[in-house]
Amino acid sequence: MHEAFAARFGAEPDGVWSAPGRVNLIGEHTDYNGGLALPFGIDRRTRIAVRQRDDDRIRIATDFADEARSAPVDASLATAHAATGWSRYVLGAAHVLRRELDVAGSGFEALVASDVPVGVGVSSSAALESATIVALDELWGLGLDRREMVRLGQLVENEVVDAPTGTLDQSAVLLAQRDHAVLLDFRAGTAEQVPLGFEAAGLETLVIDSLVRHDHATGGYGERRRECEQAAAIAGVRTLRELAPDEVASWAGRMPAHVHRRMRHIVTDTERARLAAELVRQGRPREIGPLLTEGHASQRDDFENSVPAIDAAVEAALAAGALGARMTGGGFGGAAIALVDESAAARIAVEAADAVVSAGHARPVVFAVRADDGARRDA
Ligand code: GAF
Repeated sequence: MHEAFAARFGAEPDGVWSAPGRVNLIGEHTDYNGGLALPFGIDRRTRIAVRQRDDDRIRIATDFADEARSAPVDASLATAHAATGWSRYVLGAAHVLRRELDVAGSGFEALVASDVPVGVGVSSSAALESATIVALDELWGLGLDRREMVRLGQLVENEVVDAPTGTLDQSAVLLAQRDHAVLLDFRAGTAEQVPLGFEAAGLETLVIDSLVRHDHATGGYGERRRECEQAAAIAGVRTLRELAPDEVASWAGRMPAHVHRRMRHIVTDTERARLAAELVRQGRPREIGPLLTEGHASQRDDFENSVPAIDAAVEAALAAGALGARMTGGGFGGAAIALVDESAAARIAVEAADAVVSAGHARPVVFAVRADDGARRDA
């Protein structure tokens, strides 16, 4: 990226930082409910080359669009909020760091490049805001720890992008380790690295992008979050994490049926994340397949955040021989993941895509991902 940066800004960058996208194996919408999730960082990354400036300007360019954006480093929340595209996340991260940490922070110029697909549900936004935060942490000498970075990244989503999200994505992207998933406990605030062992077991993870795009700022995400809060309030618990799986049935009929279904999804998906992590820890990663597939049924029927094209992708992957499949991420569009035997991956990818087309949907884009390291300095 050094050459592209020099061509754009006329000087070498001070460094290049990157952050991965993520897939979540299991545990969906559990983050803002104090539950568990088991994501990993993927080998698709967003890179940001940055050079500090002597003045107070921020200039942002990407290697895939011609226009560059410019703003003062002390730009207000409203300015960051009004920005569009990739610059919104970079300006947003700079704004949140300066405000929350009360630091001056010099101007800078930044070039962004990425192979994390956008709108697919693999956290392209968390990758960009996290790459920006690790870069500015170093250049501005902030000494932040990863947990603090997670909180600041979430603020960018909540305040700048207006997406009322939890901390799953930032935690995954900032804490990921190659060949590991990370078991996140959002009540305890802990993160445990779990060696995946996929390669040794001959397993591969496919991402099946439905091409149905989602937007958590305007879509059903906020509504689901409110329904979970409603369920917790009626049950008299601080978060749905306080409920054990065998308590859920007793709440049927004591709250609106759809609110009870949301509760059931959250409680059972936390249990599935716990069981999946346990199997992986025991060196039995193949056996998580059925948990993934159950997790999808729970999203489709109880959380009602799936879409027909993703249901079709999950069914098609299973019919083609996947060990398990489910929608990953916040839903209302995005992608499914399928756990497959590496030797069958290419065949399953084609057969599943064909079957989705036969079911009347757009041909999905299918790609394999490996568990990769979290946000870091690359050069
Ligand atoms: C999105 C959100 F950003 C996360 O916080 C999480 O809630 C996820 O949807 C669902 O598990 O990615």
